[in-house]
Amino acid sequence: MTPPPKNKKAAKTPTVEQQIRRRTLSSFSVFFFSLTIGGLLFYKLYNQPQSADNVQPVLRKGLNANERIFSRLFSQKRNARSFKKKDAVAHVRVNGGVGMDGTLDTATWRLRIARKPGDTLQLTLSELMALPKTEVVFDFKCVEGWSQVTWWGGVRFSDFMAKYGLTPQMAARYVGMETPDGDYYVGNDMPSMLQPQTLLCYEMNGKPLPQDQGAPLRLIIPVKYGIKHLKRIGVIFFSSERPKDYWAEQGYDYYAGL
Ligand SMILES: Nc1nc2c(c(=O)[nH]1)N[C@H]1C(S)=C(S)[C@@H](COP(=O)(O)O)O[C@H]1N2
Ligand SMILES: [Mo]
Repeated sequence: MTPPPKNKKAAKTPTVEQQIRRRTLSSFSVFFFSLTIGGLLFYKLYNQPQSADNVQPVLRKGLNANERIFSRLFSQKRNARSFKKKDAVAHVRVNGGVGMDGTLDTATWRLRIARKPGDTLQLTLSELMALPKTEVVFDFKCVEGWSQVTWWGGVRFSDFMAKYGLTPQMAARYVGMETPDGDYYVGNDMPSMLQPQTLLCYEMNGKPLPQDQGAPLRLIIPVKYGIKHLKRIGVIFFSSERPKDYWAEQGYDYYAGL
């Protein structure tokens, strides 16, 4: 049996003109309604008192939430995976030679630590080597896409800070580093610098650090990509603002975390 044709409904179907009129009307209502709500919201945001750092409170709330999430993530996977010394490659790739012109004379070299403006501590390599030595074997990752398991030795940055009474400086948000000629420079956040695998490094594969790998002293910071592991450290300073950063200036992520 075929059902009877639905004549009633067909009769009620509006004409094409009516349909168009209705749709136009409802589109306009939605448009004006959205415009009003948007306007009201904008007015409300615009007239909100600004916070101390000049950021709208709603935005500030979002930023604070981001920071909480990321710092929690950071503390969870704080340690870079470590490997055994036998897993480390014998021939470590050399990459990047900015700020490394000529041969550096370790005997006359000094690590300069700008404690405060006009107060710079100068240390020899022997003084640094007198501090407790820590070794780390980890997967060194470069943003160019290669990685290799490498073995490094030196003094933990956190040990160095404690031994030299740099506890007030630990309150700074950032640590800046530069090569002696100032041609290569990086900034790292203090939590990553104080992470227990971060080294002021003077040894590789159990031997003195080679020239092209940053002798006499380089940074090893396993929670970051290679760009942050400054070779041939000349100066270290502390700052509440992001220190200038060679690769960040070229558009790479400033944090460069792993
Ligand atoms: N002074 C200086 N340090 C530097 C660089 C550089 O060009 N100059 N390149 C960085 C980059 S991109 C990487 S991947 C690592 C490479 O370290 P390696 O040569 O010991 O493998 O050093 C980092 N430190
Ligand atoms: Mo790199």
